[in-house]
Amino acid sequence: MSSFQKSNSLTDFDAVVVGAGFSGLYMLYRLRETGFTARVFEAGDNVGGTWYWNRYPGARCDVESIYYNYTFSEELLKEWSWSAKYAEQPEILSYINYVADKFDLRRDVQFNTRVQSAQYNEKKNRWTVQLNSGEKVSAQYFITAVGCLSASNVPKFKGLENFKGEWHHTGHWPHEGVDFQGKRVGIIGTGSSGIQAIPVIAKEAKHLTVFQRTPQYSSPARNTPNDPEHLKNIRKNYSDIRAKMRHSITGIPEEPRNISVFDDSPEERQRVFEEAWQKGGLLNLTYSYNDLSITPEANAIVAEFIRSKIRETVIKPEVAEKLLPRFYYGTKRTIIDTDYFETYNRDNVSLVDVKEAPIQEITATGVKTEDAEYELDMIVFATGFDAMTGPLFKIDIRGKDGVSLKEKWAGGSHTRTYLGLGTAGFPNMFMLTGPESPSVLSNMMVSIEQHVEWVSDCISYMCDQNQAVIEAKEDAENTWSNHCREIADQTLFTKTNSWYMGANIEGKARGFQIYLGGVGTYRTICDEVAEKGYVGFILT
Ligand code: FAD
Ligand code: N01
Repeated sequence: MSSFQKSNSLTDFDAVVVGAGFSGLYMLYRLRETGFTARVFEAGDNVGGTWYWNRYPGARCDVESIYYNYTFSEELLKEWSWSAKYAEQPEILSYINYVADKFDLRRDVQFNTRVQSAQYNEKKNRWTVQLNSGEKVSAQYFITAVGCLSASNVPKFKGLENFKGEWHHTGHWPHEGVDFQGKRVGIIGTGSSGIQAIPVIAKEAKHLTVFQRTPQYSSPARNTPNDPEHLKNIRKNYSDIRAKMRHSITGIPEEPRNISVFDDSPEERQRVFEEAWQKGGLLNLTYSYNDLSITPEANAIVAEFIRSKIRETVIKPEVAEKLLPRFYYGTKRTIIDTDYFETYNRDNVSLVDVKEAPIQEITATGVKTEDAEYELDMIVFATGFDAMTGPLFKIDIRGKDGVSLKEKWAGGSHTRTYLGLGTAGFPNMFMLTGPESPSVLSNMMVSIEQHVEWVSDCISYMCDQNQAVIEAKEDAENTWSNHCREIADQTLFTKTNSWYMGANIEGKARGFQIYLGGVGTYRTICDEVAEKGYVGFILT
């Protein structure tokens, strides 16, 4: 290629990539295509990331599968057919494996290997990466593809070690599956994972007790098998669809209707919401009006519509009452389900409100709350993740002068990045779907491809320009971080205690860490930065 010094020893690479999910694998592909040596380290024993770990019953994507896939290869787009509107976890995992085979990616991935630390050596301009195997490798570029939702959170319940039954976290599900037949199962958590798992487990278990702390909004997914004709049309028009995805708000080729909820009469609103409810899917309700996530009064109207649906669906009024969410709709991850509220009409399902009577401890035989004891054979923790900074902080990442990322970001309360891609003091480190990028508030496939392509173009540019070091400027990152917060503060997102705010982890600093300006706007900003010679970064 150019004058760039290539690394070719077995332990020295141009780039080390952490994680072999969708982002790490595509990063590897692009680095190879552009002529760089790379090694991927993955804690699991195979590819897939999220879809490798989250094998709980009912797990599936909630972005339509035709949009939740790689778009970089025309050949791949032609070869793969999704069976349903929302693909289930096994099918998504098969897809990732298919991609890994097709592009022969596994030969550069070291599995069963956790990256423990990464330290930047200023004199050598190399990152030294320490692995849990005891090995050390070095690389000019350190690229994290660790995922935003890969650090499972099992809350520190007193007495869990005494529990005599089986317990599992949804994000760390046994590969051999779990047998619920004849068992009294308890599930803690009613977020996206809990709401997907509950209807499926209820069909198998002898009895299912749901421990709910915060009732959630959820609307029907209305999943259906994909019609081959529909897929044919999609394939024919994919370049237009891809362009729309890339320039949209969320990475899904749909836009909100440009109308306020107050521009319609109550009857018309009801009709619009009802149509969206019947249609199902992730954005139909949210996109019904343009002010639902901005003004409390608008939000209250859609929230009440969903509460009315819950009252309508759940037969026992006292159970329905406990299931009614009261926070701003859409400020926790929007959820779509298959028969979630209907499941509470089953005789073998009971609901326990643990906000009213919190869990005191896990005993040898079950869960003890402040007012009762529940005998269980199995506990499922659908308790989420230490999101965004969690997987990054699990690695001891140290930049210039030995400063750790955790120290720099004050444990997460003071996250500072430039474009969510880099951070000052950490030269030649890139974060894929890092904090302060659109990441988890987008169709992540679009965000992943955009980041990977931006990073590989940047590395190629550096190589062509004979530049060895790239580092975010402090003023550029301050401007970016403030901009992210300003946008978030104009919405209702920051008014709710959610994992987006770090509120789900005991002792975690609070702060909203996602860029909300939309993936299209974000792409334009990143492209302009690159076109102007990576303005806001120092290149030497
Ligand atoms: P991940 O898939 O999380 O992969 C990261 C990998 O890095 C993991 O395999 C992990 O083992 C590895 N790793 C982390 N730290 C280390 C370390 N120190 N050393 C070695 N390896 C390490 N997004 C959507 O857009 N649409 C959806 O419908 C959707 N559904 C989801 C459903 C579930 C159940 C979950 C949990 C998330 C979902 N997401 C969804 C978000 C999903 O995480 C992303 O879409 C995407 O799969 C992320 O890919 P990734 O490669 O960036 O990260
Ligand atoms: O995790 P969550 P998740 N005692 O944090 C409860 C993606 N995803 O795994 O709300 C009692 O949302 C907690 O209660 P509360 C998606 O981005 C996508 O479900 O904090 N309860 C909550 O009910 C999603 O947002 C899909 O009061 C406790 C639940 O556990 C993200 O992953 C599917 C508790 C955790 O919900 C995380 O979803 C699955 C305690 N000590 C996941 N601690 C798709 O379909 C926590 N809880 C796309």
